[in-house]
Amino acid sequence: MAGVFDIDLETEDVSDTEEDFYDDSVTEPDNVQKEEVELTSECVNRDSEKVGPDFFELLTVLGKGAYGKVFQVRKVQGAMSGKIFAMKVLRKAKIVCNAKDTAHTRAEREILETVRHPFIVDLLYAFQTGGKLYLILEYLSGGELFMQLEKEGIFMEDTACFYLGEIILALGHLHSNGIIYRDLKPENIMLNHQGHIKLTDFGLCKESIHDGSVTHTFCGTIEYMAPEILTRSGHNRAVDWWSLGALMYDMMTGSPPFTAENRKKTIDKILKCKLNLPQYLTIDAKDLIKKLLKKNPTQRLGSSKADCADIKGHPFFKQINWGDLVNKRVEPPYKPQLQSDEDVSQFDTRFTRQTPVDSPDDTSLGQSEELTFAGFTYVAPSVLDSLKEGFSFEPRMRPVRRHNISPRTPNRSALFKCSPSSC
Ligand code: FS9
Repeated sequence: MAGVFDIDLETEDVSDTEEDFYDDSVTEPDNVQKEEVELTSECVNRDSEKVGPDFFELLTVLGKGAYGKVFQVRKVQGAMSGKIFAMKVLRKAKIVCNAKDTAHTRAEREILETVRHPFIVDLLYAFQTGGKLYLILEYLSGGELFMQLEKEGIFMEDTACFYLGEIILALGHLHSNGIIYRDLKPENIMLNHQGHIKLTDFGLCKESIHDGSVTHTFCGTIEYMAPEILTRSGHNRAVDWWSLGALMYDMMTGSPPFTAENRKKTIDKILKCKLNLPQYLTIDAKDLIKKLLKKNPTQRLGSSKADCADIKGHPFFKQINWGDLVNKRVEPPYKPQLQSDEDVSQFDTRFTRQTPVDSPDDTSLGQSEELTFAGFTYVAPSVLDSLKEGFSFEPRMRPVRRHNISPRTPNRSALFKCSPSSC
């Protein structure tokens, strides 16, 4: 499932580290006169271009599923002409069939507008045609963190510490906005061109599996899901800290903490199996994993009002300067090897080899379905700033694309497994 999230309306005040991150390239002189302007979608969109599918040239397919596709595109008109983006295209007719999917789609667009964070993907534009919804997102050329993890097998503790630190800051920020990510796993964590973390996919399942059976009501990987999600016994933001623990275990041992040959057995293990920690982990790593993988969410580290602050203060992160980390002043452990802005070598060739086509779909839906997506259109304030400055990226000649030659290496399998005796 791709980043299914909840907007947790009951979330209490969770303090955020918002003042920690800032764009230090912008400084304002003291004598500048300021005018207060209320930001509404009307005034935000007023002076901007009316962007549509024609503004984007399709370059490559990055992902595909039952609801739509994700393309790498180049903007070919107006502001930021020549710049590369990711374009998510969703079929309205597919989405409106299911009330939950409709809610998730609307929420993704709203979350991406609300949330600005260095480690969360940026939304630049949102628009729609009769049959489709479009999100224009920053292009993340580093690909999935999963790819890097597959390549390395396991991460050194310093490497894991860096990635986990950036993820904690992103999750803490979501929580402080009342949002639970709910589906943290290596496939949903992307890297930008510098190798920094970006959480993406706040929307639908990549596949649509709605057969109603208990084990298949969750689509995609379940290995990182908290017990209380799997039992549907009510959950809160502590589910994200469980997933962080499962991810940490995976990064350091080569597989998630509870795995089995099928989904039912995996769920059984997540619910009942005792955690088995390999000896080679440091005391601090073992202690943090144990505290994050508490089956009872009220006992889990991060479940208190302090949220991520409790995790940030754990000795495992003692060498992290959180201010430097949030301001991207810490060098990422791996810098993606990229030839150009449009390099797709970090993506799966199963997708990138496909011919990119966005089939025309101007199906007109019924009036009530049409209303479902009213107010979807959006232009980011950063785009308007660039318009004011007359900013434009010159289109470049497109170099010959290099495809990723090697498939994912299977060297992470069963490096360390939960022994039957511990269950
Ligand atoms: N830059 C590069 N890659 C991004 N990806 C994140 C999403 C990935 C994906 O395949 N998503 C996906 C979505 C659907 C849906 F139906 F919802 F449209 C179906 C199938 C797959 C692809 C890689 C990315 N995201 C933001 N910037 C990015």
